[in-house]
Amino acid sequence: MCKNWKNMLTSKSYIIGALIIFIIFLIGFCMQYSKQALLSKQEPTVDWSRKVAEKGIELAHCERKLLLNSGNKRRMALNVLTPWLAPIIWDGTFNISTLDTQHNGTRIGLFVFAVKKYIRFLLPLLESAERYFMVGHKVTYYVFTDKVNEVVKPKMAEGRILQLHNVIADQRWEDVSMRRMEILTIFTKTQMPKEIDYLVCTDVDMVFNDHVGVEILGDLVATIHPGYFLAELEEFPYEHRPISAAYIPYGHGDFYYMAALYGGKVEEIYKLSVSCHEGIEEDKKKNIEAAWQEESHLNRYLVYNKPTKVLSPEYIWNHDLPNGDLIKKRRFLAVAKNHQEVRN
Ligand code: UD2
Repeated sequence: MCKNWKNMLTSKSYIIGALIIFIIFLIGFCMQYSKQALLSKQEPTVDWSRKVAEKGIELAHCERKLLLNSGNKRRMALNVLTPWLAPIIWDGTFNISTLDTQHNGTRIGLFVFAVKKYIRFLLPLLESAERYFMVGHKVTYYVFTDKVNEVVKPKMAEGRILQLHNVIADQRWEDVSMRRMEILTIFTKTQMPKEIDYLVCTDVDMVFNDHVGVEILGDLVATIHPGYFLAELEEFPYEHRPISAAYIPYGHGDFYYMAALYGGKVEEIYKLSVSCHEGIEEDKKKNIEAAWQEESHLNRYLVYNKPTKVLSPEYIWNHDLPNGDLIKKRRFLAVAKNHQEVRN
């Protein structure tokens, strides 16, 4: 008993000893933890404006992603890559200062027709281009008109050139519009390869409304039509009559592209214009015209010669169109016009 009591005492002091060691360890651990917590609070200050900007970009993509996941609509245009992995350019998908550095010295052409009454749209287009189009880069405006003497030259920055070329004034507006392909086949073969690296082709009844820079340059670049960017393939107004050279069978195609803005390396635009011009001529021989003139031929070409870069509807927008809430930047805007009046 006595021995047991003694043993008990010894084991009790062991327990107390162990408890004291444990408490000391616990206090040490807590002190260390709180020190670390304090230290982590003293990390360098976070650049919140950058974080907010990044979050904004994420949100823009999230909105599009949510739409992509909702319902069973195609809505492929909302992505940032095509199925053949060409980038679709949306705000926030490029770093303009890096691209500007890469394109230091790049020569860019802007090709536009301003025939008959459409001359009125030329000055606003060129003035807006001086504000927003390829700012800081070498630009040559190739203007084709039947009214060279009526052209008013805008105030232009250094390194920017205005070239005026005479062109025949076709009677029908459709022929004026299609004539552009023929003129492209000539200029992209002879003159332009010596003067520029990339060519951008636009309609004249448009104005630049926000930055449009070197992010749009690529081997072959096309713009998604803002009226069809959420549409199903079957809804695209492709030329579906097999008799036309612009024929696209049902079930074929990716996007409906707009002829008001496309571009690429000069040699690529040469190939494109030759193919479209030949198609237009073939149709003429059959006494037919594609549903949307050269835009139909352009779409056919791009179905079978995929663009290496696709521009989102930020790059062609029209104030009247639905789903504008998805378009954060409206970089290139269609000017409202009275079709009847300007075409007569
Ligand atoms: C659509 C396309 C356009 C073209 C056309 C063909 C848009 C914004 N654009 O335009 O790219 O495919 O359909 O059907 O939807 N032009 C003149 N003088 C004329 C007529 C035309 O200079 O008398 C030029 C001018 O550069 C004009 C372009 O041809 O911007 C296209 O003609 P449009 O703008 O009248 O054709 P539109 O609005 O139907």
